[in-house]
Amino acid sequence: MKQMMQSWQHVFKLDPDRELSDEALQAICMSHTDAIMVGGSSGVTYENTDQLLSRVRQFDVPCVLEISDLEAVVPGFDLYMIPMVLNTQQTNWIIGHHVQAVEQYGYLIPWDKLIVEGYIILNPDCTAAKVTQAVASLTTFEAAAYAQVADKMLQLPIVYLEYSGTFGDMELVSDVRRKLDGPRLFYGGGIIDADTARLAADVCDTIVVGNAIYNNLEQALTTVSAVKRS
Ligand code: 1GP
Repeated sequence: MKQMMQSWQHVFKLDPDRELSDEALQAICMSHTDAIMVGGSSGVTYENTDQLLSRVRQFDVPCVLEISDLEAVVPGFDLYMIPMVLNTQQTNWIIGHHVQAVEQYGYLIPWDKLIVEGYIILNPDCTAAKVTQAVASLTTFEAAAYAQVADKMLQLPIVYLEYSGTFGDMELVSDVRRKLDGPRLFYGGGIIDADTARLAADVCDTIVVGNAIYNNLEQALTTVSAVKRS
């Protein structure tokens, strides 16, 4: 099950707290994206997550939950992505919430469906940076050091460079990738069209497209064919 993400080149991230028409959802789910990730940094509840999962389940596309709130963990997803925010100043986002989750859900946890993401938040203005109190203004050297901790010390399967809301520094992303051996490198932030999708896909393994879905769906859809290789 966990292996499925090793082939992902493109992921659409849907926010349960934002409106999306049935037509838009259908276009997203039938776009040939590799997966739908459900997640957001605020306003995510059990109800809106459950509702979005049911809607996505009408289509034949993997659907994964990126957990940001323990109250919004809904059963039935294909995989559960667990962010471990490496550059946070709050230990809760590295291990505290995770321990709480094990205490709270115990034997209900489907361990074979859990994937830990080594998150490095690089846009100080994004909600995730504020919520987690991330030290987000990192140099390339510092970001690469975090990534190597994720790889060589923690042996995490994913490093996720999160620029949510803004297009990031592709040189930094490229330098980080060169330092990684094990993890798959996810990049998210400011991908709005085919050009930005290609630029990001050139320097990472998996691109994540979020806001563009809600701002300009037509352009967002062009990001899929821009990066999918035969
Ligand atoms: C957000 O990384 C994703 O968690 C995608 O970023 O919303 O800027 O596309 P955008």
